[in-house]
Amino acid sequence: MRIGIVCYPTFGGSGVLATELGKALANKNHQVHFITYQQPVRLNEFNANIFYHEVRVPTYPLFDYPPYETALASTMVDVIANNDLDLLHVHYAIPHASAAYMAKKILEKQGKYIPVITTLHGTDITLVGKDKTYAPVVTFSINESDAITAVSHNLRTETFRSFKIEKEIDVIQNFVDVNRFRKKPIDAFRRVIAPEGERILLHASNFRKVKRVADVVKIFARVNKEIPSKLLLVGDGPERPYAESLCRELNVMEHTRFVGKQEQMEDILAISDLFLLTSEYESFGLAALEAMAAGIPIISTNAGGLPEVNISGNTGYMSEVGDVEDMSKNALSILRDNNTLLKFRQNATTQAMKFDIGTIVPQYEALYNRFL
Ligand code: GMT
Repeated sequence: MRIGIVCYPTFGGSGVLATELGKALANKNHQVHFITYQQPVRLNEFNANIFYHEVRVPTYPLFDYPPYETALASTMVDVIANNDLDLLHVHYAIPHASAAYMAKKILEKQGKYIPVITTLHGTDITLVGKDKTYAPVVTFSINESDAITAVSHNLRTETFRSFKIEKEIDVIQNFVDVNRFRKKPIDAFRRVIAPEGERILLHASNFRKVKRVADVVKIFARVNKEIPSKLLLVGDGPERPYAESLCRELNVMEHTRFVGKQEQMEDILAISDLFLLTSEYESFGLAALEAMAAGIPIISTNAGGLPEVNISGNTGYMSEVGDVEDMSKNALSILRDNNTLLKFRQNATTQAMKFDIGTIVPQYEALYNRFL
């Protein structure tokens, strides 16, 4: 098949998922055309079946807001027509679904039919999408998609609750390549972070408000009082300055490292002992799934689709949003002795296997086949 993939190229979960999907499809001999405004961060290897088309948005003194969506729709038309694509798969509704609708209509006039599949990822529905500034366009363009998928059962429910959706939404959950994340720790790296063999706690996100990164720091401060430990914070975003000042206020800065945006998550995960995900909402929690694939237990909230991923008392624990006390207690209960940690580690890997790339990617292929 010749497939167009449109996504955000940044470190966000939707872009990561879309890029990993494209890579997996290319490995299965499909021809994959990425259409984005920048090289996606996970698109870091050469594959003869992968093509990359950059959306250029010319500036003009008249524009306070350069019309990105128009440039995107025009690029879609160009790529689809010139490469005779079979279908277009857009990730994150805004503005990809509406740009895809525009491209589809233009191509229809030229006698080319292109099915559009829209995958909903989370904040495109739960936060940004339902804002009335965007809602009418989001509702319309989701309904105009030939197929709609959501990355969790929870997100499917939320979408029906928030929008007047006239079609079925298929749930195809996030996936992970378990083999890739099953890596041996690099001892020298672990010694740099935790020279005395301290436990390593990890959080990775884009530091937006929805992630409640302050709760991560508060949990760590409590854990650190009881057991020797270090905190690794991966990623960057608007809440980072606040997280830093909280680390100083709670006297844990010397045990905390902000390592910024990282591409080699496998190496970081391989040296970590516990993953903290304190989000107010997570449609699925791809970062947690990748951690579990690396055999790391999860301390998370029970928000959104997280209960579909993290099994409380088995792969980690879940608490109410903001219940820092409970999350700290649970973290300590896992980290205190090696046998407990090992048991949770094994359970995490077993659970991650359910979402292995080999199980989930064929679900997308089956969906595509419905349109050929
Ligand atoms: O929240 C993020 O880190 C980014 C966001 C996105 O859309 O780029 O991630 C969402 O999509 C991921 C992949 O499907 C999900 O695993 C995340 O749970 C979801 N984030 C939220 O719902 C907040």
